[in-house]
Amino acid sequence: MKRIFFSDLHLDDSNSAVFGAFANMVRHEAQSVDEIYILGDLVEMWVGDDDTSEPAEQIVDILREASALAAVFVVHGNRDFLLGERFCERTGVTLLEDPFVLDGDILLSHGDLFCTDDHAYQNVRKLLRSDAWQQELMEKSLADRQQLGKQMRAQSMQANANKSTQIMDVNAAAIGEAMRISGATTLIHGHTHRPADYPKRGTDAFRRIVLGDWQDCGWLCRQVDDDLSLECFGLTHYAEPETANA
Ligand SMILES: [Mn+2]
Repeated sequence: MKRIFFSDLHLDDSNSAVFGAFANMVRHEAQSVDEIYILGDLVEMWVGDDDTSEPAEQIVDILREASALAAVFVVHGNRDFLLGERFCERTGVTLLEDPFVLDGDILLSHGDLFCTDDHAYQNVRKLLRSDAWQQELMEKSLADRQQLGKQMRAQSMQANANKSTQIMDVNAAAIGEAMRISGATTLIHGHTHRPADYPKRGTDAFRRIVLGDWQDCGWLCRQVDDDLSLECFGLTHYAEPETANA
């Protein structure tokens, strides 16, 4: 079984290097892997499946092409929790619950669930994920939602600037509890932008792979049967070689 897992691309401008790296990587990997897992924050902001902006349309095209070759799964992040049914229909991707147990052994999550020390964030998360709030939001026009999204992003940046990095990191007890309930021995998550591969230590411990955010390089976790590895690659790594004009 060949799989890749990645998260936190925060796609925005379709002309950016990160956007190009995403398109090239997915097109390339979809030809050889069986399954692709996007563990949240694929985009900087998803304002609804009715978004017809250039980047939104391109993302739909890229994922539709990919899902014709490999099964593609998506977990909501805190930036793209409005990815919905219509998006799934158009792209052929499948939304997964967060957390999700894969093969009974690998727990997948965006990761923000585990940041339980950040009480303010968890309260906002609960509100934003509620059906009532989302329903009310989707009754607004696309332009209003875009405006609101920008406001919320600015507010979140301001709030985070005053928080310690420890508060914004995952809580060990919250993760331990999720691992115990799931029975998994490996956790793969993103969100914190602190890529790392923490090995299993002790008898009831687990391995934790933290995916990185895509900025100067791209990050993915690759599974080949029982082997998992965290990889980072240059943004032009998957780019097609330029044809010589000799
Ligand atoms: Mn996130």
